Amino acid sequence: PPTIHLKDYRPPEFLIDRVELRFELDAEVTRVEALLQMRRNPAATRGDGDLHLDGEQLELEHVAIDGRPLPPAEYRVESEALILHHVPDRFRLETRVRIHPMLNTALEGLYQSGTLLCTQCEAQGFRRITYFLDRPDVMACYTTTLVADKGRYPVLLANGNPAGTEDLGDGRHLARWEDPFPKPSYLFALVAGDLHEVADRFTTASGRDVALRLYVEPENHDKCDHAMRSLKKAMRWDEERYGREYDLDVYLIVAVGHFNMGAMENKGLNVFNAKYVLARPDTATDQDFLGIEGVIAHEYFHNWTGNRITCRDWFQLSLKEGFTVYRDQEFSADMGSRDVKRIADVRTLRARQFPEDAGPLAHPVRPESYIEINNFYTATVYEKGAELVRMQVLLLGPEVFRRATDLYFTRHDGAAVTIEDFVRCMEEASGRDLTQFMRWYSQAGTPELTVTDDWDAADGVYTLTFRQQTAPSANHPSLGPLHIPVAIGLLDGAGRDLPLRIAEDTAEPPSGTRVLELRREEATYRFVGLRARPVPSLLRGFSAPVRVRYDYSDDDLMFLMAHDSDGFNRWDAAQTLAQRLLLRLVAEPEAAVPEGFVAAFRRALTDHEADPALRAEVLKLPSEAHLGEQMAIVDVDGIHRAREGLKQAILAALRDEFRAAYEDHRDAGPYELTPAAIGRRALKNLALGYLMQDGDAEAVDLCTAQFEAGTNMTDVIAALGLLVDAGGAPAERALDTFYRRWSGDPLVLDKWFAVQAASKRPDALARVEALLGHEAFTLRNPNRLRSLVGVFCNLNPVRFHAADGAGYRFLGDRVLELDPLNPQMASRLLQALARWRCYDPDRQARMRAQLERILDAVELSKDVYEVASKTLG
Ligand code: B3K
Ligand code: ZN
Repeated sequence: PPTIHLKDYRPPEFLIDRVELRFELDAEVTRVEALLQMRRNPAATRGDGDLHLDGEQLELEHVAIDGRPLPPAEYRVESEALILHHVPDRFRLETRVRIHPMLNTALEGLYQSGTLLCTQCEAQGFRRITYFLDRPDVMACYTTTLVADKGRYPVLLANGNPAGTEDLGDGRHLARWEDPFPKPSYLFALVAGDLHEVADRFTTASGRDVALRLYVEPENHDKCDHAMRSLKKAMRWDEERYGREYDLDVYLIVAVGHFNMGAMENKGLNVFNAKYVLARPDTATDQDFLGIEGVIAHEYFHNWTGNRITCRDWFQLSLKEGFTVYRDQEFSADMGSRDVKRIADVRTLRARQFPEDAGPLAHPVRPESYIEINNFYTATVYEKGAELVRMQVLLLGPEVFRRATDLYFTRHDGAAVTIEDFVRCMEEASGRDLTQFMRWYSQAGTPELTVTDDWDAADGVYTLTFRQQTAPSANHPSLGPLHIPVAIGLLDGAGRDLPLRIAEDTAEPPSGTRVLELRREEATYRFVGLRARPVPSLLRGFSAPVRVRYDYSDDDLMFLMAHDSDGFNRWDAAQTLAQRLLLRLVAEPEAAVPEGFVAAFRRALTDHEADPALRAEVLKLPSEAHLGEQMAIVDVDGIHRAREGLKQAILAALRDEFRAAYEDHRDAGPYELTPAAIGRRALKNLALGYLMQDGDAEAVDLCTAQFEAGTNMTDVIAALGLLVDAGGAPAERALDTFYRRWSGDPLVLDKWFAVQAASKRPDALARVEALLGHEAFTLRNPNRLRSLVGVFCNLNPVRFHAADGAGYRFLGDRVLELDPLNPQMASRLLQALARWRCYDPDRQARMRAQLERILDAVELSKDVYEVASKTLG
C-alpha cells in the first residue's frame, strides 16, 4: 500500500460549495443520492483535467453532470475512486449509489449498531457513503434529507438545524436537516432509529436559546443526567474561558453501543460510544463519571477547535486534537481537583505516550507520513499534542494565551488550517519567536533532561545545570535542542519555597515557582543569596513532556513528598521513591524495605490534613508496565514478584492504619459525586486493596461485604476485582452474582469481562479463552472486545507475557480473526506487541513469530499491515 507524505500536500483541484444528500435508509440496502455544486479551485495547480472522487465499497447506479447522465466513456469506476473525464469548470454533479449498512463490520461509514443506523466518517468514512472529495480542506454547506420506515426509524437526525419533516403516506417518513456552517466531510453524520429523547435547554452568553437533546436506547432513559449536566457545564466554561459560544439551534448527542473509539464531534450531532454517556451510580464508577464529563466536554469543545476551524490535512490532526485535549483537561481540572487531574493525565502520558515514543511506532506530534491515517489517532498526537499547547500557555501566560486564541478564532473561522497558523497566532499575540518551539511538533522521542547541581557555601550560590538530549532513531533524526519550559522551586530546610534569584536578575524574582526556558543543549543557572543548600523541586506541574534525571537521595524524595508546595511534585517524588525501591527489589529480591520508606508511606496514609484523593494517588505503586519501561530488558516475573512483595511488606507494617483508613473513609451518607466523595472512595478502596494483599480471611469477608452491600459501582467493582484476584469460592460466587444481576446491561457486563481479563491468577489466560466462547462475548462489539481481549493484552502484563508465548499466540489469533471484520480494532490490538524488542531473546522470538505470522496472512488491511511492518522494522 502507498505511503502518503506531508511534503506532497497540494490544494484540491476542485471545490464543493454545496452538498445536497438524500438517503433512503434501510439496514440491508441504503440508497444515497448526492448533488454537489462543484467548481475548479483557482488556487490549485492544474492536473490532468479529470475529476477524481474518493469512494469505497459503493455501488454506482447513476452519475450525471448538469442533469445529463454520463455515458460510460466519460467516467471510470475504480475500487477506491470515481474518475470523471473532462469536466467543466463549474457544474452540478449528481450520483446515486447503493451501500449495505448491515454488512459494515468496520464501523466506518454508515453502519448498524443494534437496531440503529449511524455513521462514523472521521477520518475517511464519508467515501463509504458517497463519491466525494473526502479531504478536510474541502469545506461545504450540507443539506440532508433522510427517508425511512416510520416504525423502525421514528427518529431521523443529521447535522445542523432541523428543516422540516413529512409523512410520505407509505409507511415511510422524511426529515430534512440544514447545516449553515461549511464543514469538511469527516464531520458529516446521520442517525436513524427508535431512540428515547432527553431534552434540556441552554441559553448562551449572548442570549441565544439552544435545544439540547440526548438520544439513547429506551432502556437507558434514566442514565442521562450526568451527561446532560456535563454538557451544560462545558458550554458555559467555553464561553467563560475562551469566549466561544455555540452556534446552531440544536445540539444533539446520540449514544450507540458499537463504536470504535470514545466519541465523534460531528457538527451539531455528536455520536458517542454509550460508555461515555450512560451512567447511574449503581452502573458506573467514579472514573466512568469523570470520563463522561471529560469526553462530553472534549467533543463539545471541538465545535470551535476542529469544526469551525478545521485541519488542512490529516498531518495537522494534533491542531484539533492536541488543543482540544488541552481544553478538556483544563475543564476537568476546573470542575474537580486540579492536582488529581494533572497526576492522572501525566500517568496516562507516561504509560501510553512515552512507550509509543520510544518504540517502533514513534512519530512526531505532526507525523510526516502514514499508510493508514486511522493508525495516527495516537497518544502522541492527542496527549503529547496537548502538552505542547500547555507549554505554550506556560510560555505566554494565561492572559496573552487568551488573546492569542481570540486571534486564532477570528482569523481562521471557517477555514482549514495548519499547526503553523496556530503557532503564528501565539507569536503575534505575544511578540515572541516560537521558531525553535516548532521543533516540538516535528521531533519524535521523549527528551531527556539531565540535571546536576553544585552548592557554594562560601558565596551562598546554588548552581543548576541542565543538559537536554533526544535520542535519535532510524526514522527520526535529532533536530537540535528544543525550547523547554522548566518550572522549578527551591526548598529550604523547613520545606518552604525560597526566592529564586538569579545573579543577572534585574527585577524582583518570583518566590514560589520560576519557569526557566532552556533553549540550548546545556544551560546553567546560578541562584544567589541562599543561606543553605536547597532541595530542588524540578519540572513542577510536569511543565514539559520530558524525562528528568537528577540524582535525588531517598531523603530528598521523602522530604519533597512531605513538603513540596507543588502537589504534582509531591506525588512524583513518591512515585520516584517507590520506583527506585521496586527496581532494587527486582535486582535483589532479598533486599530489605527501608524503614524510611515505610515511614513515608505511613505519613502519607495517616496525614489527615491532606486530600484523600491525593493520598490514594501517592500510595498507589507504579504499575508493572511502568516499571518495565525503566528496564533495558523487562523482567516480567521479577517485576510482578517485587511489586506484590512490596505491597505485602507495606501491608505487614501498616495493617492497622489501612484498616483505620478503610473505616474512616466509608461513605457516611448517600452517594455523592463530589471530588471529596470520589477521593474518599479512592482512598477507602486503595486501603481495601492493600488489606486483600495477603488473602487474609477477615479482609475477604470485608471485601465480600462491600461487594454485597455496595450500592455504587465504584465500590462494587473494586471489591469484585480484589475478590477475583484472591480467587477461590468467594470469587466465583461474586462473579456469578454480578453476572446474574447485570447480564442485561452491556456496559456493566463489560466490567465483568474486564475484571477476569485483568486477574492476577495464573489461570487468567485459560479463563479469557473460555470467555471467548461465552454467549455474551462477541468480537464485533468494540467495547466487549476491549474489555476482554484488550484488557488482557494491555493491562495484565505478567499473564500476557507468560514465558511460553501463549499470550502472544492468543493475540495473533485474535488479530487475524478481527482484521477482516474491523481493521481499526485489529490494528489497535496488535500494538500490544510494539515493545517486543524490550524483552528477553526468548520472548522476543515468540512475539516476532506472531508479527511475522500476521504479515504472512494473505489479505491484510492497510491498518494492520502498517503496524505489523513498522513494528518488525
Ligand atoms: N475525532 C474523533 C476521533 C476519530 C477517530 C477516527 N479513527 C474523536 C475525538 O478525538 O474527539
Ligand atoms: Zn478529539
